[in-house]
Amino acid sequence: MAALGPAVQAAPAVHTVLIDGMRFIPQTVEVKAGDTVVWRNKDPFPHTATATQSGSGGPSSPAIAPGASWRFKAAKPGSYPYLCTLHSTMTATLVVK
Ligand SMILES: [Cu+2]
Repeated sequence: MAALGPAVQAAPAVHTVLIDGMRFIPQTVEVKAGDTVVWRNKDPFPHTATATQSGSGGPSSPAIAPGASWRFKAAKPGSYPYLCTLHSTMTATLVVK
């Protein structure tokens, strides 16, 4: 017979960040460790979601084609500023609690 854990954890959630008009929307997305973040590219050209500090545990996507999306499982708590390596003025932040 399985013992119940000391606390009931919320099920992992999925959060969507839109890439539209050369912007990440929302600018800051806050998630819990274990959640998934999906970047969805609505622009007619590719973008990336790339942590400014490589190896930090933040996102590091390939080029996300127009109309495509990329999923990232947020495993490690922290604050991860990220940008689009193809358009370095596009910046945003992922916060993992
Ligand atoms: Cu871009």
